[in-house]
Order: sequence, then structure tokens, then C-alpha cells
Amino acid sequence: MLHTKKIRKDFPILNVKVHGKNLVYLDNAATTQKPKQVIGTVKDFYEKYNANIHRSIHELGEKSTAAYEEAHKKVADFINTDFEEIIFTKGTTESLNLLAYSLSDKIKPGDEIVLTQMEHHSNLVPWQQIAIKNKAKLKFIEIDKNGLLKKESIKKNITKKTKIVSVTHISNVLGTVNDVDEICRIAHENDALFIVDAAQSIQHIPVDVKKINCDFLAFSGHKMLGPTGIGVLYGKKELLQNLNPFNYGGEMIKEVTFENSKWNDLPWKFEAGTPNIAGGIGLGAAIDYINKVGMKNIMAHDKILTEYAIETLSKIKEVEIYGPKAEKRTSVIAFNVKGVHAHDTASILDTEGVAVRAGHHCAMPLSNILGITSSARASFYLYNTKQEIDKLAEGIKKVIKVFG
Ligand code: C6P
Repeated sequence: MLHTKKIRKDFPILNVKVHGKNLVYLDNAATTQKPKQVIGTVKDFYEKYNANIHRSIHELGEKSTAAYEEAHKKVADFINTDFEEIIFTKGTTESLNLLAYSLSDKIKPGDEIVLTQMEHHSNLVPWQQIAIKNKAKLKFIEIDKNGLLKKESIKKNITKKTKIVSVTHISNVLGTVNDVDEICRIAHENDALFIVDAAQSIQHIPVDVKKINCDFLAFSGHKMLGPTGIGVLYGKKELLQNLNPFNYGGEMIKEVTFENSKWNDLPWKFEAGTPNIAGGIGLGAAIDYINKVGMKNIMAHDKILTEYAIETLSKIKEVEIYGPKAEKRTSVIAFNVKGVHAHDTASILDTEGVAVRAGHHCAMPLSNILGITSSARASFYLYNTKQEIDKLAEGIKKVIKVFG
């Protein structure tokens, strides 16, 4: 059980008032708040050792380089892999675009790319555009009425024609946790590459790239207590070595002549230009924080909140919840109040200090399948409490009163 009272003291923003009310921040799937340990680490960097990395041999440069490299090491340990296989990017979106671009020359006309119906646009549009350009076919693993991937659809869609399978670990709308180990096994049986979008899982469940056996995996720092503008692409070393860089320029080369260039060692081959040094070091501090709290404790807390929220919201007959039962999901809960537009729901909740997201959540095709144009979404993290879920329920009752 998490000591939420103690944890909340680490998050200065939780003291902010919204419309004169205490902030109830339930928009963690969009971005999490930052503990003072992360804020302090970023501030320290700028105040005490700001310098470019891998360029200057002065003391500050050496310190910033060591801290930036150490952050790669922390990420590597966090997902059970090696330093060389960790590329820092701007976030999940950039990681997936980098991959789609770099893998595009391996996709030939008639090849197939398999995604699921619950993908975020970041794991759909890059592949869709490559498919259009290379005359490849895009296929989608279907979801059932409970928001789970249909097992038979996984087997039906992944075939010897499949070159890439790219799947979200956890849906940012339904909260569904997908069995990526099993999908990876089927992808590899068919000699396809397997990619995981871990944007919504990295902060909630242990992510072990060796256990999944995925070829690539992407996530964002800002959804796991870290700064915005920093994210990660993991790739198996032998695959990264054979992949062309996405960006060319400083830092990613070993040797340049007027005629040609030789690429730098991993991971720097994929980190052209001056990177987000403060962000990278801040992400390292976020990982320290999560490790200190313990992923097992975070999972247990998530479970308590998810079960409580589903139980509480299910008691309100005007509320329709999307996605599977509590045991098959994490703490992302999309819902609608019958007859009320999700934006109106979110606006009224906001007047009560309750921050939720409303819209299609960057998963428009999924909304279409659910037969809705938008939904409100509450998402929890380690500092949230049952009392805050009660506040959400009270706010929803106000929505019903106003629009009823
Ligand atoms: N989802 C949400 O509110 P970026 O924006 O690059 O950090 O992450 C993109 C992304 C990719 N995959 C999944 C499953 C995601 O949930 C997200 C981001 C946020 O749901 C912002 S749209």
C-alpha cells in the first residue's frame, strides 16, 4: 500500500487551487505531474553544470556528459537491457516516426503491417503513411465488445506476408493491457518485427524488453513523472546496427569527408544534434523516484483505485464506461454521461477542480468502433486517492443535474 500522504508532499502542483477548489488531477494518461526531486534535478543542471555533451572537455562538459550517459544507463536498467540499445528521442511519437522512417526501405509492395484497432494516432499514422508510400497493406487486429483484442484476429492477421507488427501495450482509451509477450511470439513465428508502444505501460507495470522479446519499444518521459520533450526508443542492438539513421548532423557521425560519412556507435548514431540534456537527466531522476516507490507498490495502488473507480462510477446509472473489467485494465477510464457531450462533462468537472481529458484521445478510429465521437477520461497515478475518485463522482452528479 502506498503512503499517498507522503508521496503527495513531493508534488508541489497538487497544492494549486483551480476555480478556488483543490486540484484533483485525473489526467495522468495525458501527462503526469513532476515530483520536486525531478524538478530539482533539472534546476540543478541549469544552475550548476549546464554544458553541451560529448563536445567539451571542460569540467562542466564532462559533468553534463556523465549525467546524460548515466540517464541512459538508468533507463536501460529500468527495462532490463543495455545502454547501447537506449536512444533518447523527444517522446513516443518521435520514437515511432524514427522507426517507421528508418524501416521504410525494408517495406516492399504487397508487404503487410499489422496494428490493432486500439492504436493511438502515433502508432497508426506513421505506418499508414509508409504503407501508402510503399504500396504495402495495413491490417488491424480487432477488438471484442469488452475492449480486448480478439485472439483469433491476432492469428488471422499475422501471416508470412507480415513484415511489422506494432501494438500498444496499454490502450490510452480502454485501459486494456495487451498480452504483448504472446503477440510477439506469433510475430516472430512469422519472421515479422515486433514493436511495442509502451507510452501507457511504462509508468504502471514492469516493462522487461527481454521478457517480451520485442525488437523495438517506445515511451515518453513526461508520462512517467519526467520532463516533457524527452522519450525513449529501445531497439535490439543487431537491428539498430543495421538501421539507417533518421536525422543526420553533429554527434551521430564518427568520420565525415566531403564525399561520405561513417556513423557513430550506438546509441549516438540515432541522436543527432544537441539533445534535450536537461530532459534526459530529469528522466533519470524520474526513474530513481519510481524505483524508490517501487513498481509493485504502484501496481497495487493502481489496482485499488481502478477497482474503486469502476465500482463507484458503475453505481451512477447515467454513466457508460468503455473498456474491460477492472482486472484486465489499468487506471485509465474513459466514460460518457448519457446525453451529455464529453467536453461539457469535462468543463463542469473542471469547475469543481477535477481535471480530466475529453475528446477522441488521439484514437479516432477506435472512437468510431465504439460508436462515439468523444469520451471523458479519468486516469490515475501514484498520488491519487479514493477521496479524489469520490470528488469525480460528485462532479459527475453535478453534470447530470445541470444537463438532466
Ligand atoms: N497519449 C493521451 O492523452 P507523446 O505525445 O509522443 O508523448 O505520446 C504519444 C502516445 C503514443 N501512444 C499512446 C498509447 C499514447 O497514449 C500517447 C499519448 C496522450 O492519451 C496524449 S495524446
